[in-house]
Amino acid sequence: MKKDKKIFDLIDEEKKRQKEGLELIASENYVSEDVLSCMGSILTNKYSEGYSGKRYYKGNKHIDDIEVEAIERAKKLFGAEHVNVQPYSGSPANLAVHFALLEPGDKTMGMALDAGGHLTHGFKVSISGKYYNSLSYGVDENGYIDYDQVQKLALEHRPKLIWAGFSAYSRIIDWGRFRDIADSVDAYLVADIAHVAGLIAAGLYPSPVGIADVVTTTTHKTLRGPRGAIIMCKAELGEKIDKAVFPGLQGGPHNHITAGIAVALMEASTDEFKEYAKQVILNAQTLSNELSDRGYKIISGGTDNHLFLLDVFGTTGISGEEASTILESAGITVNKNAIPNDTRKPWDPSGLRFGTPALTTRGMKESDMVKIAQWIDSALKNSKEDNLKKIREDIKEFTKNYPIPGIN
Ligand code: DSN
Repeated sequence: MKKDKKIFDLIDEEKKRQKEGLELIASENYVSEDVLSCMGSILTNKYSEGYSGKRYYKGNKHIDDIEVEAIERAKKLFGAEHVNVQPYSGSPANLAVHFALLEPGDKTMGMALDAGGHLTHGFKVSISGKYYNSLSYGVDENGYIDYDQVQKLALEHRPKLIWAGFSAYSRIIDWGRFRDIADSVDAYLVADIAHVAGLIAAGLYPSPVGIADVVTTTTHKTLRGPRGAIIMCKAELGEKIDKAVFPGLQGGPHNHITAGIAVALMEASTDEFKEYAKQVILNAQTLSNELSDRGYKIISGGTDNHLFLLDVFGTTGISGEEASTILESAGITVNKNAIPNDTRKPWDPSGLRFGTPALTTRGMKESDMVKIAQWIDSALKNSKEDNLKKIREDIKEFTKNYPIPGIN
């Protein structure tokens, strides 16, 4: 019996929500029991400011071994020259890269938020757009990155750093083309693979490692590890990156998370994980096709990865906020999302983002995606409480066959 009943009751409620619903947020996943064990372990008790063999505190013999193991596993899995596993999450990792490579006021260029980019790639309200002079590129009318526009903007503004990577883009990125653009203006190329790291690890999405100067990733999305991040870079930038993470930006690393990252990296190197990643993509393509067949407008017409964007306002007249609330009431969790050139505001945009990493971890396959598309369509067409309740109950029954690690 836990002493803090209030908090543990809330955790139980959250377990129930995860178990009985369909999780379609593209950046979420369910970690393995081994990863959960690391995160709930006594490693959280230890302070370890510094790096392996160069700590500011004693007693780090085992922590050093864990961190080195995580680094070696990341190097092997992604083919990286230098790896830092200490960033607390993706946003600090990206800020550390800016801090390492730029001076305040220098120019940084990234994909626009409504085109699928990320806040930390220079969006105006983020520190990356306030401390640095940022500009953004978009997508063409078909929803694909407009490389000619990226090249033109780069030549016109000569940024010192160019971000390639996304939060909501469903197509393959041509890392080589970005490399050429960066070289044409002598800029650093930084790839943010947070969303597709697991697909890259499985060899199902092209890797920017060895092409970009620096590659950042969170560890908790398709990679299916704990909430954390990794920075990979060319050997010559290693010292700058390490100094920017600590002491530049952070204090002691979260050792329980580092252990979880190490375990997740081992899991991601297995054949089982490759099968998983393949199914993630098949599921995303099936769900996107099923919704498209029912008349929903999918940005760029489909997906090459684990996610896609749906123009729900353009298709149904229901806004992103309203549509995501309706789906939540039906037991389906998604996030509202801006679509390219959105005329609506970020709080209530035109789109919904769907992703299949979490459902695939539960063991769902293409035939399940057909059912899920029917539920989504039914909820959006008839949002009366009795219909949403019926869907919610059907989903609760359906999910009984699909376990989540760590939830009975
Ligand atoms: N918030 C994450 C996502 O949902 O894509 C990115 O940081």
